[in-house]
Amino acid sequence: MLSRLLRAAALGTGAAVSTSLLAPAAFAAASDYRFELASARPAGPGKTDVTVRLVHAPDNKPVPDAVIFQTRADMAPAGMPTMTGNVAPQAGQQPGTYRFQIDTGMAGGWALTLAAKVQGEPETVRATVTFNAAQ
Ligand SMILES: [Cu+2]
Repeated sequence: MLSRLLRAAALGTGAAVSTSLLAPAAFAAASDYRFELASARPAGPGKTDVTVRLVHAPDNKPVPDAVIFQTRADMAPAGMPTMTGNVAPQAGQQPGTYRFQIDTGMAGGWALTLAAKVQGEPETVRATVTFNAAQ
């Protein structure tokens, strides 16, 4: 069964298939943690400062020291999923918040997709946060 699913994942379109492959365990992790938008502020021409908060949902507590090892910003919310912007992690965040400067060369709806490792949680936490970029 596993090999059949892996083959399906290899043939399929990535994220959706591999999510179902990991469904039982990944669901527990996904429901325990969530990323939420804390702020999205203009940071000069074509740039937006985005701060997200990682929350442990059962007790609503911020989660510090997560390692965000994958980021992607694109304009999927505005119907332009192939329009991407560079994402640069920034220092100086409060515990449980994570800040990025994103090259948002176009005003409108953007999505920031994150993959993170959380201390004590074997599953990767994945989330997409949407925000609006001004120009
Ligand atoms: Cu665009």
